[in-house]
Amino acid sequence: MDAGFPEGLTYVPEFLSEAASKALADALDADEWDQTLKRRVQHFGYRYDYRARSVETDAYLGPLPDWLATVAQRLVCEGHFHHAPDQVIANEYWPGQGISAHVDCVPCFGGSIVSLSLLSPCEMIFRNPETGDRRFVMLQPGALLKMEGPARYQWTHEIPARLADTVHGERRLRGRRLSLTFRNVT
Ligand code: AKG
Repeated sequence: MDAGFPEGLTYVPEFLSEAASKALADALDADEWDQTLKRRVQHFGYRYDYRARSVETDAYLGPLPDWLATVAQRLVCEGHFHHAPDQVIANEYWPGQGISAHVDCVPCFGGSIVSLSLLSPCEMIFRNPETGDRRFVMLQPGALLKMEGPARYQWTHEIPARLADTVHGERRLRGRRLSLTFRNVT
């Protein structure tokens, strides 16, 4: 664990092979994207209302499809969850798109949140509103990011809406990025 990361943040590079990442991206693209937000999303297990910041009681969409249930089971086997996550959101980001600073809904979801990055890198920023501290994490394709404890509850996370990220002084243009965020509805 990088000592510079917020407490409770775990980053696992190459959690997914290129082939596994491509299979997940293809499965998402074979499914229907919801176009009602600025960026396209897909909901699995339960529908999460980003605007109301809630999981509606009638929002159950059925069990995760097999291709996601397999990943959810692996996350349990590798110790990232006690119970198989039952809710997944896929986000699609084109260059210039991001997600504003937030803490994942506390009454809606359990204490462990895992997101997997696909296709293209981007920077995620963590901010601690109490101390004003900031931490920067480059999310590489195939990587797993887990938030729990302070990283889940005390720090906000966001993806700045930009066309490129600067890594070690070098400007890197973004490409299309997909993410899969696994959670437990409480
Ligand atoms: C969310 O859906 O709440 C996220 O923070 C997504 C993070 C990501 O795209 O990696």
